[in-house]
Amino acid sequence: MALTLYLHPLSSYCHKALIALYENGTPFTPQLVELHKPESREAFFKIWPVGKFPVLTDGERVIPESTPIIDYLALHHPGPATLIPHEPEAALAVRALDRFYDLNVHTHMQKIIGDRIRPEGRKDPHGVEHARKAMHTALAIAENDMGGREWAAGGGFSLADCAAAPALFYINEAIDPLAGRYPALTAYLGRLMKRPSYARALAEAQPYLHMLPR
Ligand SMILES: N[C@@H](CCC(=O)N[C@@H](CS)C(=O)NCC(=O)O)C(=O)O
Repeated sequence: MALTLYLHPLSSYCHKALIALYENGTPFTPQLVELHKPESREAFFKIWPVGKFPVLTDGERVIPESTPIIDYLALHHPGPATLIPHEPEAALAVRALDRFYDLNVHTHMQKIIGDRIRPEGRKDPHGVEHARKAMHTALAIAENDMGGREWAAGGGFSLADCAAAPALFYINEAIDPLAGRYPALTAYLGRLMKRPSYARALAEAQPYLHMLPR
């Protein structure tokens, strides 16, 4: 079946799915979703009424959420890159880190940047302060873990790196530079950005980066 990825090139969670697709050279059709355009929005909400991207479709099958998308690709469209190790303990470590980066880093990054587009009087300074503290707690843990590691889980490039890359990229780009405070994460982000799969997603995001609320 033909794969379609509903996405926006600026979306951090779409980067996560794109990295997985590009790692394996998996053929797919990108379908741009522009939520501010009623036609695009309506067409996308018909496919996934929750309205969050990325969403992958494979024929009639609809797969929302970045991690299940990567799971689905591993199961039904495998390629040379094993993003989820076959060995159960190694897979557990990768999945744990995927959750760690999504829930303890990415979520807070989204909260901080998302608050910037709220209208005056509807902002959430308390929530942003909490997110910033929690994000730095998680970054300190990641910094400690990354010392001596090339990729997040300590083995080959994996789902955990797909999760880490966009979260670290946007924190560094639009919240707090990693350099100085987090040397191991700075070096890790450098490796992620040079990785051809993420370099490609970033090149595609480039024309939209001016839209990032800073
Ligand atoms: N847990 C979801 C999160 C997806 C998500 O938050 N997507 C954002 C873009 S990065 C989105 O769709 N934002 C539009 C909105 O919430 O209206 C995943 O892993 O895919």
